[in-house]
Order: sequence, then structure tokens, then C-alpha cells
Amino acid sequence: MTLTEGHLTIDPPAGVPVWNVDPYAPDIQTDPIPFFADLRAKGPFAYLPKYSMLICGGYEVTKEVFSDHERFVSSRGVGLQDFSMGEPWRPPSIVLEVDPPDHNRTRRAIMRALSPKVVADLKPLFKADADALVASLIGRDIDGVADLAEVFPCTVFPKAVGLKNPDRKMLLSYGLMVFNALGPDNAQRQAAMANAPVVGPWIAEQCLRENLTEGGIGAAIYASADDGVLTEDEAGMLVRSLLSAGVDTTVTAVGSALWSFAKAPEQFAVLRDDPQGRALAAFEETIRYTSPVNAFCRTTNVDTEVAGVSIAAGTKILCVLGAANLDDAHWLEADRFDISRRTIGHLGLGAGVHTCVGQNIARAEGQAVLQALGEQVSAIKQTGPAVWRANNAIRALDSLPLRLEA
Ligand code: OVV
Repeated sequence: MTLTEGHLTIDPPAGVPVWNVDPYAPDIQTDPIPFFADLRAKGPFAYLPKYSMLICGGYEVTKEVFSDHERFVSSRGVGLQDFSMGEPWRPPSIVLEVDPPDHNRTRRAIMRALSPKVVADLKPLFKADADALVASLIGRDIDGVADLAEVFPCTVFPKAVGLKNPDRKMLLSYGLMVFNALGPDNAQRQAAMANAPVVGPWIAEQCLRENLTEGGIGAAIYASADDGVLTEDEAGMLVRSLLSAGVDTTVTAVGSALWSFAKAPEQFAVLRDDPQGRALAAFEETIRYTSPVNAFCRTTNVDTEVAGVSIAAGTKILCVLGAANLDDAHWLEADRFDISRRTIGHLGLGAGVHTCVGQNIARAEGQAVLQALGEQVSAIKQTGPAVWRANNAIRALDSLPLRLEA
């Protein structure tokens, strides 16, 4: 038995093309659209010799793999490393990196803390912060990433969770660690992990009950410990999950919404025509069109077959959600940003039992900021080149020079 990047070395399954490409290469991560097309053209799966793994990006096959938690498990990690073969860099998430039935209790505790009522009560607070932030940026030369996308979720989300000591830099650094850790030991991962000695302990500290305000989402997770549903340690681990999954994802989505609208002024006109009515659909289309979470792995737990391909137990499959969400075999004019389209069924929030548990609070954040933009801004003008950031799991902008016209 040999290992590649911490998982079982496998042979290419019969009938699967061997593809000498590195999906974790910075030039692909920062310009993934041609790679997505090449991937879908390979058929249901391709075999990547560099990583000894399968990759898929067609809509149907990606959905099948992502939806079936029995054959394609998350407990062996959703990155390259197989947790059954060695120690991960941090204790595994007790909601993401776990399978049913263990998954059900922890997921329910988060769902309770993020109930529709909780999110509904947060909406006016999000809108007030979005209104003030957008108003402060109008008419100035700004960076859509540093001045808006990173600021908004890092303002409202820590408040909603109830962090007593919010720190945007620390939260963003942790996000970089968590998502880059899903890839190989490349430069992106090493750069993010260089901050681990400072950021890791800081995050652990913020997850403690004493560092969370009363009435926040974090305190609501600890209420499940008071009810005997979770241990105190498990409650802390679930707060860690909120801080892992709830920052970079929404920051990326807001940045990519600005980019999408800057490229498609006619779509911004549609939003402006009815900001309250269309902001939510615009955010959903942003998630489909740009897939902030670009790719996660699953691991086959049994010998199985998908789309006529026999796959051995222990195989890592890189599921490229970004490619599935732009598959023109499934979507009409897949490569067009269209806030009026039916986005139902997109894979940007995953599929199956692990579908994003924070999706309603994420939507509330996106809706607030897009509604504020539609209400206050006449045009989103890009004033310089968009720069994308190489990341092993997220497709994110590094900077986006903009002017928000009054
Ligand atoms: C990167 C990520 C996504 C979703 C959940 C978690 C992490 C977690 O730590 O639970």
C-alpha cells in the first residue's frame, strides 16, 4: 500500500482518460474557465496521475457523487488527505468531516442555532450595516475586495455569532488556512499555514463560551450543551465550524457579485429596478455563476460504479462544483450571468446531507449588501484589472478596483 498526498495510490479505472493537469496550479486557480471546459470534455471522470485521484466536473456526475454520502464519504476528509491514513492538521470538524449517523446530531444543533427565526431577526441589522457601508464608499476609488467584500461579512457575521473580540485579519487568515489545507502541500497551503501558530490558538480562544456574548449564534450552540445534546467541547468545535465556513465563503461571494455586476451592467440595471425584490436571486445567481467554493473532495468508502466507471474503495474524487455550475449540458447559456434565471439545483452550496448549513444566513448577508447597492448605486464601474487569488478550494478575488457611482 502506497500513499500519494496522504491518500491511497490508485490505478486509473478502465475507460477513464489520464489527464496530466494540476488543478491546484495557480494559473488554473486564477483562470479556471478553460480548465472547467476541458474537464467536462473528458467525460464523467478523468484520472490525475500527479495526485493519483479522480476528478469530475459535469453537472450530473458531480451531483451524483456529492449527493450520496454512503458511497462517497466526508469522514475521510474533503481535501486530498485521507483521514483514515493519517492525522489531519487540526481535529476534524464534527459536522463537515463526519458521516451520518454521527453527523445528524451536530448538524441539528447548528440548524437550531441558525433557525429561520434567528436569521429573520438578523436581517434588519445586516441591512443597516450594508446601507452604512455602501453609503461610506460611494463616489470613491475603492478596492471591491478590501473595502467592501472583506469588510461586510467580517462586520456582521462576528456580531451575529457574538464574538467578544472580533478581528477581521485573524478570521480571514483562518479561512485561508482551512480552505488551502484541502489541497496538496503547495505554496498556497504553505503560505496560509505559516500563520497557524498565531491564528490557530486565537481561533480556539474565541470558540470558548466565555468569549461569546449572550443572545448570539455561538451562545445558541452552547445552549445545546446546556440541554445535554452536545458536550462543552463539542459546542466549541461547532463554533469553530461557524468561523471556518462562515467568513471566506461570504466574503468571496460578495466580491464575486461585484465582479459579475461590473462585467454585466445590464444585469445591474435589472437589480436597480427592484433591489428588494431581486437582491436574493442576484446573490443566488452569483453563487451559481462564480462558485465561491470551487471544489471539495469525497472518498469512496466501497468499490462502486458511477456513470459506467468502476471506482475502487479509498479513491479520492475531486468534485469541481465550479465546473458543474457552468455545464452547458445542464444550464441554458451557462456562461451568462443572468439574475433572472432559475438557479435551482446549482451545486454552489453543495448537495445532499452536507449541503451548506449556513446557507440562510449567507443569503441574508448577500441580500442585504446587494439590496443596498441596488438602492444607492447607479453604476458599478471597474477602474482596473480584477486580480484573482490562488487558493486550493475557493475561487476568490484578491483585488477589484471599483468606483460605485452615486
Ligand atoms: C471549510 C469548511 C466548510 C464547512 C464546514 C467546515 C469547514 C467546518 O470546519 O466544519
